[in-house]
Amino acid sequence: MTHVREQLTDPVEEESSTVTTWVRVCRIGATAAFVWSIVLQIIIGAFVPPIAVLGAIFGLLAVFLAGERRRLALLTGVLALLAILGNLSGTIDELSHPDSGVAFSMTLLISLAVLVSFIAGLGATMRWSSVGIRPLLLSVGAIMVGGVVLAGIASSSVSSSQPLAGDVTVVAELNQFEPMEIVVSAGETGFWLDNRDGIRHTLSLEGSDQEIDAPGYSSQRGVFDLEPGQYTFFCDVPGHESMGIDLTVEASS
Ligand SMILES: [Cu+2]
Repeated sequence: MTHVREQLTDPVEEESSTVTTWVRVCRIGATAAFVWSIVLQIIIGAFVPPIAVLGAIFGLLAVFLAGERRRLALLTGVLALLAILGNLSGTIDELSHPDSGVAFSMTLLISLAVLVSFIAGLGATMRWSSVGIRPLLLSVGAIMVGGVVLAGIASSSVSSSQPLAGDVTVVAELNQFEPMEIVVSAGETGFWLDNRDGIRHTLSLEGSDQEIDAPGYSSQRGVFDLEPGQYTFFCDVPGHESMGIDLTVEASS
């Protein structure tokens, strides 16, 4: 009799422990995403609303999973998905520029943590076998290490340039340009973009393809050929729409 009962209960217990394992992996991923979102903002040195919102959602997800509030966890998971889709352009931009080493590595870590929590969430929902967990964590770990190494190599190969006499200096710090108004004479003018943030910034001239691209913690020089008129400099990194400079180009006498 006992033998039959064991045969009946075993698969059920096995299935519920598989679900528990997936839920645990999901919770670890969500917690990691929450922690990295805070670390990333500390590194950037600024409160970045989209990253903060994403971090808060994953923090909540981790709390709901720990408290076994499945419905709330599911709801938070959907919110997280929406937040990620909303952030996608910024994430892809950051991931396509490994030369901003720290920002790239942090973005990669957050993305992988998010990915793990989603796959694990799916695993728990679809009751996948827990056999897949080890290869999942191993491949994520490998991508993480590979990405950080790549970022280290790419960022160490970035060389900063020095300003030349007569260059206009523009400082990018805490996602702001300084100064916010510049007046120059028409013709070729050298600009020196001093990026003091860990993330990439560009000095892009509106209505033209002239720009200076400065990876995190680097300074880059560029020459702009300017006709008289009113222009705007902006930063073309997604989410940096608040960065702007009014440029007045006067006719040279
Ligand atoms: Cu920027």
